[in-house]
Amino acid sequence: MTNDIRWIKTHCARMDHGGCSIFVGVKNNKIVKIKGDPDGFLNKGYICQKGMASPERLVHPKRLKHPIKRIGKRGEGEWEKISWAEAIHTISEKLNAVKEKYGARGVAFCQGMPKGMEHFLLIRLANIFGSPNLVGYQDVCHAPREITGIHTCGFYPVANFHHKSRLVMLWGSNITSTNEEGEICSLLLEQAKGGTDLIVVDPRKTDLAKKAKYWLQLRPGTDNALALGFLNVIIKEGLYDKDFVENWTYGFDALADHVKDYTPEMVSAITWVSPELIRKSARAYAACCPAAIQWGNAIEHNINTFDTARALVCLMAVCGNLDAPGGNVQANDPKILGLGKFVRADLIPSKRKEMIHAYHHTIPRMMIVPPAFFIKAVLESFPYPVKGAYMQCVNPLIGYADSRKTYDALMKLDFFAVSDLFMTPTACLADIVLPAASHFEFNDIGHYGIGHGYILARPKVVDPPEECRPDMEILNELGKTLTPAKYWHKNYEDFLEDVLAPGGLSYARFVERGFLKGEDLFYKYRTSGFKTPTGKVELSLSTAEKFNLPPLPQFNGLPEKDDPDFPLVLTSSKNPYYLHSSYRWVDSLRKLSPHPQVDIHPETAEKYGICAGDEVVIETRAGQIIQVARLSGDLNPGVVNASYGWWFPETGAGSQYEWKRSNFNMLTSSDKLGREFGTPNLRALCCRIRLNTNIV
Ligand SMILES: Nc1nc2c(c(=O)[nH]1)N[C@H]1C(S)=C(S)[C@@H](COP(=O)(O)OP(=O)(O)OC[C@H]3O[C@@H](n4cnc5c(=O)[nH]c(N)nc54)[C@H](O)[C@@H]3O)O[C@H]1N2
Ligand SMILES: Nc1nc2c(c(=O)[nH]1)N[C@H]1C(S)=C(S)[C@@H](COP(=O)(O)OP(=O)(O)OC[C@H]3O[C@@H](n4cnc5c(=O)[nH]c(N)nc54)[C@H](O)[C@@H]3O)O[C@H]1N2
Ligand code: SF4
Ligand SMILES: [Mo]
Repeated sequence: MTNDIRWIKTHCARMDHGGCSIFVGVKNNKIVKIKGDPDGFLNKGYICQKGMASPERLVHPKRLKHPIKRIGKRGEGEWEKISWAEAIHTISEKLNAVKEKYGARGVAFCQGMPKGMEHFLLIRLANIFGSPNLVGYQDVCHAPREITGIHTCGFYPVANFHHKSRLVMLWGSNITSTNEEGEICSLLLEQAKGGTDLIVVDPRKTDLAKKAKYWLQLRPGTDNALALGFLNVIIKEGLYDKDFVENWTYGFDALADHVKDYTPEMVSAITWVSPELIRKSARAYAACCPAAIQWGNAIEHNINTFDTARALVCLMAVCGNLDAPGGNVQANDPKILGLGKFVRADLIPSKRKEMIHAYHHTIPRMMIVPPAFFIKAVLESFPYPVKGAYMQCVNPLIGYADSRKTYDALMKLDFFAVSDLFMTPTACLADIVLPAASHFEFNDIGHYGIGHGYILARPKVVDPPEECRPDMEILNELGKTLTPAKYWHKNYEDFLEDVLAPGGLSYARFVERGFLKGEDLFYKYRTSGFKTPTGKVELSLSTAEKFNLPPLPQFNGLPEKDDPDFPLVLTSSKNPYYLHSSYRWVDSLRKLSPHPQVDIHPETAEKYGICAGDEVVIETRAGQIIQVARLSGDLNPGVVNASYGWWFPETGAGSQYEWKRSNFNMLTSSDKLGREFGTPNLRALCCRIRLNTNIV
């Protein structure tokens, strides 16, 4: 009977970065229905298939429900149920033992894609414990965009979908599948319907590419050359915003001189995009002010990410789109507690000098340890030994580049604990595994600290099953045992009150309001300048010498040199039905995407004797995996697009869920990293393919 259903308004989360406002129908502590909220400020009623399937996560029979400890050898899959008290006590004891012998920095705190407030509580725990080593994916996920922005113009320039743009350029970003950072595609699609032009820079003909005025099908990994080509056209043809350039930029003449060589013809030879299309697109971007660049993960998935992001910020700047409504803006936070205070950055003043990557001379302001440097520290004790780890919301064996090395490092750690919803290839190697509560099962705040100027209420809808606990609660309890109790609350939910207190709002009132957004303020530089050493947008970096950075955005060649033995270019994209390595065990999603697929052009497939549905061996210099062929005429014949994030929960712990078989990161290596952020090449890899003839 529908009148038994209680409807609760919350926001979707943990199926991507989250953001859609939804109504959740609950009956007897069980979610029975979900629908989009037509008034949702980011989604206007939209909800995707992942969102619809999200309650299934909570009721899977194999969900972790009790803390367990390993009793056999690492990875053997022998476990014993333990109490929460024993779990917390053991983790504290083991991490403190590492601290005594190697110092607090010998313990790493590893976070996956930030899912909610748990990320910030983990940083707080690390800071209070005294370890500078919070390991995360920021090297391949937003730090290049954010930190390059800060060095160039003093802020993280995000596309402003809340005001009309005349043109939006999607550069290596596919938000109809990914809705990244809450940029829910509904707002963009509404603009497109209302006449906003789209330009899409993507090797695949995505849904948005089909709607675009211009689709630039570039060779993967050549984005920096393409962006320099845009700058060449815009500067040479005098299409830039002269007033802005004159008053608000530093180093324009040097940039103009530098990009002279990057003619559309020269850039075309590198990027495979025709000179005519480069010219037309650059002219359109310059002519349509305000225009936003929605930039995505693809520009961060190779070693040249700093130069690419630099070139794109320069493009935004010279066309007058920085901090303009409908352009790329510095979002203002609402009145909430600042990040530094929440994480107690004051307790660890030596962090910048002591964190692992400081010894690899990464760019200033990079505060999260790149996984490749963490793995190196475990395997080679450089710059110092790392022997223990606490991991939450993360599956390194699938998500980190260079899975073989990651495996060796996990096997080598003296001790590590994992908090997850489900047993994973990583968790099955741990010493202790904790059963986390998931979204809908606790009160949380979304989008804190990600730079888009709003936070979202995610109130609890149902109770967690059996012994599952929210990460925030686990960390609050662990904090009280592992570190001085005075830094922790009696009840973890008080941390939510702390975030809201500066605005005089309680969590209960926040839930009623649904979200908090900062004021819309644009062109802030006109009164206070840009927050860079020169007070201007630094097209040429005034800090280049001091920080040992190239002053101007460069193109120094392909991420990987052409290799005749591996003649195809391999890239990948996110699966619309899964979040990274998560949820292959959610049946309704698995039906929509049952196996890892590799997209191959029909001509290329024919050349290698491959038909649709065949198992294909994909090989790079780092390793080989198997995926299933899907033929696509929309790809360049020289490019192969494989799936990432795959493991097979149905195969069981005995085989460690076959984590090697189809896992994209078996093909990546951490030998060559971008200097600024420690970014590995996750895309633009040289590969070869063949039919799998070893089918059993
Ligand atoms: N080759 C390649 N590698 C990549 C990428 C790529 O495109 N290509 N993308 C990179 C990017 S951008 C990112 S952000 C990373 C993401 O990589 P990860 O963050 O490691 O991947 P996820 O699948 O998001 O999450 C890992 C685990 O979190 C668990 N989980 C979900 N919710 C909760 C919760 O509330 N609490 C706890 N304790 N656990 C939870 C899931 O069950 C899952 O096992 O991968 C990166 N790696
Ligand atoms: N469904 C789903 N949604 C997600 C996630 C997920 O795993 N699944 N992950 C979340 C996370 S943590 C993140 S960071 C965001 C990422 O969100 P996006 O940035 O949209 O991520 P991707 O799909 O990895 O890459 C975007 C596009 O880049 C294209 N591409 C591949 N190689 C290149 C290249 O060399 N150059 C250019 N210009 N384009 C290229 C791909 O074809 C793809 O269409 O998504 C978030 N949302
Ligand atoms: S787009 Fe993201 S936030 Fe919206 S329903 Fe889908 S998974 Fe949830
Ligand atoms: Mo990400």
